[in-house]
Amino acid sequence: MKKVCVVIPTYNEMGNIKEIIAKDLEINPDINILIVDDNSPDGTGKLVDELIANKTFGDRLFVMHRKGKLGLGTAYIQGFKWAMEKGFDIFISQDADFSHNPIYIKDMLTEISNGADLCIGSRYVKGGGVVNWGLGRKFISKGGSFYARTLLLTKIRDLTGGYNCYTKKSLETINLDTIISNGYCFQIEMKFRNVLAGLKVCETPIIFEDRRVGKSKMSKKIFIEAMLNVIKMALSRGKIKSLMNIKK
Ligand SMILES: Nc1nc2c(ncn2[C@@H]2O[C@H](COP(=O)(O)OP(=O)(O)OP(=O)(O)O)[C@@H](O)[C@H]2O)c(=O)[nH]1
Ligand SMILES: [Mg+2]
Repeated sequence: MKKVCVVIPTYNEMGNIKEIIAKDLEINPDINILIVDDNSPDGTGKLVDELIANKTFGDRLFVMHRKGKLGLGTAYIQGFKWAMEKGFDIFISQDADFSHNPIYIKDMLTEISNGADLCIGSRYVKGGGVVNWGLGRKFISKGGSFYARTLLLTKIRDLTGGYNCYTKKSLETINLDTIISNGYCFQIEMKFRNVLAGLKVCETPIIFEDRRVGKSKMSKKIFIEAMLNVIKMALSRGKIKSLMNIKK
């Protein structure tokens, strides 16, 4: 059986972390979970250490501690690399704040068994959607996906979403060591690279819920940075292709 690792980056997720791990494993008992914590001041990392020491979730839970808040993109890259070294076959990116419902893992894994290299948990295909978001946030997300799709010339509906499932082949081909974006654009670049490399990308519908507890980190600066980065990416297709391990 293929070994699945769900990578969850955390920064101040004390109110969510134990519950999301429990829910993930209750619904998907065969998966493993890696928490990548950036020295959360609220003690999220310490709580995960305790859960591991007490074997609260048996041997299915792992943690990586980083010195400080180094960003979501690098957290995923380090987490994925760790999981690849440990011999996992399938890698899922998931937020800790219950926006990414664990019930969808099954659907993503089915798409991977059917031959996809990357399965996107998508808010913007039939059956998908967003609940509890204000009009402004909806506009930013959907508009952002549309903007990126147009500039990058791809058919992917949800380029900005963070709930995605990758095969080892996908992560090896796109070459994690050469990813340029951190922040909001990281998810877009990961998907764009799969498309450029000619890998099989599909989308499965998810209903995305706004974070249950904790503070949002979205800001105007992050948004503008992302818009500019998409232009940069669109102009560097050739360079990005040359950085990947594409098999001829
Ligand atoms: N390790 C690490 N995790 C982070 C960092 N920034 C955010 N996260 C985590 O990444 C996930 C997604 O971040 P969110 O803050 O939920 O981002 P978002 O969904 O775009 O925005 P909100 O839900 O509105 O806050 C959560 O699990 C965060 O705790 C970071 O710098 N380092
Ligand atoms: Mg969130």
